[in-house]
Amino acid sequence: MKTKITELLGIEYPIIQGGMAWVAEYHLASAVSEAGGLGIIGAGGAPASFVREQIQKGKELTDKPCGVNVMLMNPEADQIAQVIVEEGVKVVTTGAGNPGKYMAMWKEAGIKVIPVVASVGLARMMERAGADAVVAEGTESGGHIGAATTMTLVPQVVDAVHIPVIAAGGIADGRGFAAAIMLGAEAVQMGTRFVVAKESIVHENYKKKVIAAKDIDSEVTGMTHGHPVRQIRNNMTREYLKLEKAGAPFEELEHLTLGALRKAVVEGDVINGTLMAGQIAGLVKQEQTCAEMIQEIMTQAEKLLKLS
Ligand code: TUI
Repeated sequence: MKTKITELLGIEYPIIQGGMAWVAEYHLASAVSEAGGLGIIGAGGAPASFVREQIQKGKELTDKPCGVNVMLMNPEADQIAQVIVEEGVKVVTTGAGNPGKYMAMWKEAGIKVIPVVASVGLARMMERAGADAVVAEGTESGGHIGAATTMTLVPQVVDAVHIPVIAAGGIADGRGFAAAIMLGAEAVQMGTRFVVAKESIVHENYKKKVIAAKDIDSEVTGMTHGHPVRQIRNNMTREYLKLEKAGAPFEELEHLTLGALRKAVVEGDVINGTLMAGQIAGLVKQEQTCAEMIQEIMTQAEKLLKLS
């Protein structure tokens, strides 16, 4: 399937993997790229040296390029932005902020820059700053989220900018893919489904929680201090929301979450860890290889879109 995004990125299928902190490491990213999509190494909160290692290891597993996601609240974001240039990364996505200050440097290096946005305003600003495309990410997504739904955000961003738009948030199968195309998107970005990929190093306990999750099993923590994070309900979210409701100071809440994503992804602590996942987790039913997922989604979508 050819779209403006497959052309822009030189990939076979218009499916991009979300740059999930801790989850999107080089095994997953290289598997997605190898399967014809675009794999993304997520820098999350990691130091720049770790990101460099991840990029180098990814190159050993596939000849196809992987992108890198810069989580802009990372205290080492400046150094990571530099590492990306030094390592010859071809595509960058960004999250949780405005990547404006890196744009000139990345564009000069010939890097395709695709900011993840949660509003029309930031999408417009990113187009003006020279972005090659944007990911319009709805509130159905896992992790750090904006307020607008995918259904409302994507067509509004499509109307507001001339660059290609990639839809994200609540997409995990061929129906979601086809719907995104109907809204005017040129590709989709998926996170939650790839969490349970066979190539994903996420702890088995975490994967089981995603697979067992139903439609209304996620909660949004951190709304009161401006950093809403969607994750699967567990002891951690219950404690957090109880404290948040009682007006606990930001520092106390932060203490509760510090290292909690690592605890879930690496140690498999599904009780007190942070199980970031989107609302579409209810549709994610089994572990499969990235290639199986992408083939299944494309076959279903092509039938719906009457392309085959
Ligand atoms: O960034 C994401 N998703 C993420 S980042 C992340 S790591 C994290 N962990 C704990 C707390 C906070 C972050 C987990 N998931 N998605 C892209 C995204 N970007 N969603 C929303 C935004 C966003 C929000 C506000 C982008 C820009 C923005 O403001 C722009 C400005 O002008 O500052």
